[in-house]
Amino acid sequence: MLKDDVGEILITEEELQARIAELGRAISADYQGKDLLAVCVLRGAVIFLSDLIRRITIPHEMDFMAVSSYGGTRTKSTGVVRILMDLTTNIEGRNVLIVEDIVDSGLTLSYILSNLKTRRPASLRTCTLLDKQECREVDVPLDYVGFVIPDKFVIGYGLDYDEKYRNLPFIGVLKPELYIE
Ligand code: PRP
Ligand code: 7HP
Repeated sequence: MLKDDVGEILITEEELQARIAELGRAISADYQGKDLLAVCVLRGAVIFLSDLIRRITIPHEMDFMAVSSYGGTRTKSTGVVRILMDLTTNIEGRNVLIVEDIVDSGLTLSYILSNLKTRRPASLRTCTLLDKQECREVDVPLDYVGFVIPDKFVIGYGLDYDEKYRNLPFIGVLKPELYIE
């Protein structure tokens, strides 16, 4: 069973859902009357996005982009970010909210921010479910944060190790003997 590979549950399903409801309320209030485009960074953030938008009560659109900096069994960012799939929407003049599952070194989000800025959105803000603050290598502005977490490799609720564990409904820590640093 996948659950047997989890050493510790860091954030339960109930805690996740309660915090996501709060984030949804805050985003709905802040973007009231504005043309919101939620940009989901695939693949990890797809679970978070799908729960988050159901807690947003104002009209909005969504789009997806895929980038990769980890990949395979790596538990540290390579620092080289690649766009694997770009947005289909022209974001010029739009109010863009980037939705991420985790900000760790910050390298991925920093790259996405500078890339999207060149497309001249009306506004560009960030929302991350998890913030591994103590691992930051570059400063990135975070507008909405679900949880600040310690420096532990986490899995579940979209987050993977070697593409597995994304379907766990909670955030857990993988047993250290199961991964290679
Ligand atoms: C993960 C996560 C973030 C990034 C954060 O993506 O979804 O995009 O790493 O790490 P950083 O702050 O150190 O750059 P990953 O490349 O693992 O792709 P995935 O979402 O498909 O799992
Ligand atoms: C990326 C990532 N993916 C899964 N678990 C973590 O702790 C991670 N940090 N950065």
